[in-house]
Amino acid sequence: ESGERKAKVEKMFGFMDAFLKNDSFSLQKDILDHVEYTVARSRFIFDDFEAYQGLSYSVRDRLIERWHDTHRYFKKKDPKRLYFLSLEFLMGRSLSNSVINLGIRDQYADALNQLGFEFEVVAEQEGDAALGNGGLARLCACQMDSLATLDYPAWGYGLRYQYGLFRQIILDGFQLEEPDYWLNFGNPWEIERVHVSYPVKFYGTVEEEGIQGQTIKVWIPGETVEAVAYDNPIPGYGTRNAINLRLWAAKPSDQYDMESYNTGDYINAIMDRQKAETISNVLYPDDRSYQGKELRLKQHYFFVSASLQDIIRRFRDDHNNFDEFPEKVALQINDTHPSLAIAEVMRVLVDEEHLDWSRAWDITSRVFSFTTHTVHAEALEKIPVDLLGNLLPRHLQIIYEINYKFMEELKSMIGQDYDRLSRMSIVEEGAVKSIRMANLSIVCCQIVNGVSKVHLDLLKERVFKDFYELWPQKFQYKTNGVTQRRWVVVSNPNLSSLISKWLGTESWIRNVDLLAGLRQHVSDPDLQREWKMVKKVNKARLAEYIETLSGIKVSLDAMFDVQIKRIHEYKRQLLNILGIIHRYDCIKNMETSDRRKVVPRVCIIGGKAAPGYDIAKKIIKLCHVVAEKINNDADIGDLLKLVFIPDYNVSVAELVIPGSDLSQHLSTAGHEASGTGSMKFLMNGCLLLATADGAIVEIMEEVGADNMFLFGAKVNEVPALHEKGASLKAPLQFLRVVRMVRDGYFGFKDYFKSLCDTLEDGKDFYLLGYDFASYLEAQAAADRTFVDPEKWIHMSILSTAGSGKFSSDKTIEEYAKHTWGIEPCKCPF
Ligand code: 4GP
Repeated sequence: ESGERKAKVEKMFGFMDAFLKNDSFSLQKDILDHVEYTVARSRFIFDDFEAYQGLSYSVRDRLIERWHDTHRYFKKKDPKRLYFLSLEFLMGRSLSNSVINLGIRDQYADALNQLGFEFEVVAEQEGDAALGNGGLARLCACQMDSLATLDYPAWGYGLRYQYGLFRQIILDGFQLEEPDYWLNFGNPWEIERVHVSYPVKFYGTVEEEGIQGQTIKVWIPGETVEAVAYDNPIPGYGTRNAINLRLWAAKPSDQYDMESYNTGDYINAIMDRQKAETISNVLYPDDRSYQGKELRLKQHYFFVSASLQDIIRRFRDDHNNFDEFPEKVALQINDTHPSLAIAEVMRVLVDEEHLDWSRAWDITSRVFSFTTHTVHAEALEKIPVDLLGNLLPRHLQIIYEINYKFMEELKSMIGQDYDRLSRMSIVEEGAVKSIRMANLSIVCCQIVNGVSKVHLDLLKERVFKDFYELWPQKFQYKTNGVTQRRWVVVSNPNLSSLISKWLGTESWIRNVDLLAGLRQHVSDPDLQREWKMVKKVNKARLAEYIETLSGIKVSLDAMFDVQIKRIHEYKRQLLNILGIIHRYDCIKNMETSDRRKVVPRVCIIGGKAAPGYDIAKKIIKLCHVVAEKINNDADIGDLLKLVFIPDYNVSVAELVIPGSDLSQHLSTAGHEASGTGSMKFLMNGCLLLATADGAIVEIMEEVGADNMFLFGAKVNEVPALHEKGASLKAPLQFLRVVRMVRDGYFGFKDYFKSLCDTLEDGKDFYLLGYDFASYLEAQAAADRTFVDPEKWIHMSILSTAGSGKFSSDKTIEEYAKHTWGIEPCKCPF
């Protein structure tokens, strides 16, 4: 750092904590400057979108300043740093979140106002950064917010996909996928770092060379691609710290391949080089299973190699002995996607740094930790050996070597139990010989994390049973959490103010334990009245959105009942729809006098199906045909409405969650690793109707089972139910509603046949038939409670009050202490 320059700057401008000022005049001036000089529109004539751009650039300036100060401070203190490696980050929008975390939202709103714009309208101009599929990716975004807020010296690393998760278009009730070219209109939140770039190599051969009497392996790559960094500052709340999310984009390498140019085919040579960019082009939209695609594997390695070069370069700035690496670096592997990093660190240490194998392995196994986000074996990646050997020949050798040593060690511990040895091997023999990335991660990492208590049990008892028996101490869980900054303060400002008013402080935004203080006011009629009012306003906002979207007018007196998440058979949106059909059928068959007792409902479903997931797409279509029938049945009126919200994403969730009364989490017990949607609803005071699965079990412990509507088979009952198979008989109501679909009551008889087939006796793997009766009972209990508004509000307040444990701040503190071994490093103001 140039002390001289610092002194000069301070002499010129005076000593300042913050270089940029946040008074109204400065903010307006900055916005106009950016409109004029960055966006290149006239400062006298610009529209909402251009105002959004100018505003965002001015916010970004403030982020950059904090980012610089934070990183200078980290450099000075040289703490152990966490590097969070994830192929997916679902950040959503940045503007509102940033100004709130910077503590200058109101100042900006004033400044804009004086320029003739409204903050909310301008903020709506922003698109979502959707560089991820679902729960896993959104969790990373929440965790980045917590890492910054809690002042941890952390970096996120990921890929800068040009196409994020597809946009869902609904045409005649069918899902179509439209590419999300999200960078079309620029992205003011990122900073391109042309000078931070690294070559990433692929293909080629491995040769042996003798150096000082030793034989070493040398990888002679066949292709080089350049990785260029794009930095996305992540501001903490109530702190000056801003950390970095560094995303890599692929560019053609500068290293000319003279031969191809010399062939005279200049145009084709350039076209070939340009293909390099495709590596980081597209996010894979399937969160169910790993397909052995070369491009996917290239993405993984591209990201891993660039990130590690950057991390090692930073380590080397201040250290020259790799024995210190584990004291300065913690590498978190988010699911198995980045697990090639293990082989890459070994390659660097052994082949480039010439450490002997056991020293390299000791270092490597002390830096990594791994979190798995699934209970589904098919989601654990297996890379075909042929593919890996061709793309990364040296890495395959290294993985074989790791496995060989592991197998030898294992044999000495468990003897010649070949079944177990083959189950635990990193290499899977069989029709397609493959590398099991989860096994590689478990073998290497000292800590393997699950994402809820139930998830850990399932890992121990089922998914990784053999490993658990071998190394019980490795297995831990950290219950997932969500950030209250985005999910309450940003998305539900009215509730946020109300909570602060009743707690007499805004400190809960950083110290979420304080939320429990709401309990002491739960019976206060004033709080209850204000709470109800907030919900009403949020419902009105949601109702307006629904009307604009679908033309359907919904009554604010109805219960807003919501299920929003990726469409999966195990998440059982189908159970919800069958329940709605049942409700409809009952109302139709009721005496008019009884109809008065029916609690009016607006059922809202939203979510994307993976493009190749046929059954999930049929569920979406079923939802539409059922909605068509119900919503157009004048006889039913406001008693029941069904709305499918298209293109569910983070911003839609921010609108829908605060306006919900009831939210549904219906996974068949033992299938949801954690679930984080439920936590967002809980914080917003929505009541949960749920199975005792994933983190719901812990939510029950916090808010009490009598403040929720629980149903369905328990995790430990499910295996026995599966064994019973065809002998399990579904109740009559269930058979009736399935028959209605099968017989074409809603049309599309042939199309829904395969969907109905999944519900036949013996085939109903997700136990919809078995759980149906108890599901209806839970729904009936929700109805009974809803007609007692005081009770409902009471439960709602207790839900928010009990949600503190499910803040990502808690999760991150656990990880910091028990997995990563990092300490806060707070940049002084
Ligand atoms: C999800 C899990 O399905 C969900 O239960 C969990 O809450 C979330 O990760 C975060 O841990 N998994 C995925 C995935 O999104 O792609 O495997």
